[in-house]
Amino acid sequence: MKKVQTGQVKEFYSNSCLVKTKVGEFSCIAIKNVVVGDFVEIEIIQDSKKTLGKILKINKRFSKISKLINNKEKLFAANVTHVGILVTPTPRTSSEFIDKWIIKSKISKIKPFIINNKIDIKQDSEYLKKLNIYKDLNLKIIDISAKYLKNTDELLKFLENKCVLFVGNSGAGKSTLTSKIIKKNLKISSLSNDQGVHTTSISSLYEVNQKIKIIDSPGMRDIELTNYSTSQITQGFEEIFKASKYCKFNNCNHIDNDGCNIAKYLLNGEISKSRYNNFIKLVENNNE
Ligand SMILES: Nc1nc2c(ncn2[C@@H]2O[C@H](COP(=O)(O)OP(=O)(O)OP(=O)(O)O)[C@@H](O)[C@H]2O)c(=O)[nH]1
Ligand SMILES: [Mg+2]
Ligand SMILES: [Zn+2]
Repeated sequence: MKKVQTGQVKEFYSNSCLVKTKVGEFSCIAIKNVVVGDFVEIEIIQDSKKTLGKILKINKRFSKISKLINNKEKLFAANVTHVGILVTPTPRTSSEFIDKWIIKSKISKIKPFIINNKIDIKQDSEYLKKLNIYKDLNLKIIDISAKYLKNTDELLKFLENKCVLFVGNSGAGKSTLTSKIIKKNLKISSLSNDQGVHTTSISSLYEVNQKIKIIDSPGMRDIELTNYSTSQITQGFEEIFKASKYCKFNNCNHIDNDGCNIAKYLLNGEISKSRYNNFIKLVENNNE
């Protein structure tokens, strides 16, 4: 066995991590800034009692995803290709949550898609209307029931050769879905108070048949975006960006300016109210 191996960080704790290599998994002393999903080079150190790894180097990341903690962006996963946004009737996913994750994914060069989970529960018309907004935006939507394994095959097919991060409010079913896919029991919250209990406490990367990689993380329940500029926010609102090109004035505020093309599209329904409201709200919050 070579002393230096390349591997991927599968689990991350406060000062150590688990790295999977071709020759096995090693508990490693983590160096600063290592996150789940990182490809790393490790030196294998063997003493009389145990085998340990020492991380020598973090390889170049093709994508990075971070979370805002105390007003600072903190990296928590790397090399993710897709973000699966779990949308559920209970707990009810807000359109703001969806829009924020679309922005974050686009900025991080990761593809977002929607997993409409809990299709075994009745979906009211308001909920279906919300989903339709995203269907109209050509965002991929896969309808499933993680708990009852309905339509999960389509999801698995879609996830082949991808590394996906499931995001969703606490109780949306991220761990249930991950458990079903990896065929192992993970800690799942009982939704007794309807709000969900924060259950998952460490980030883990799971591999299925060497084809699908899944990251289940506690950092994916809420999302703050306070550090994004207007142009970054606009990346998550393609239809609004396109329409804005035809506003009469270049510096149109898209609220009460003359000849605003977005206002026109809002009236005729080509742009949805909830998308518009979220856009304005996010831009205003960021310009404070
Ligand atoms: N009816 C129904 N319930 C589901 C489905 N998927 C998950 N649940 C239930 O939703 C609850 C929460 O599921 P979890 O998988 O723990 O949710 P989570 O997103 O991992 O939550 P956190 O770890 O707290 O962020 C559990 O009671 C699951 O049984 C589904 O497809 N249908
Ligand atoms: Mg969980
Ligand atoms: Zn305008």
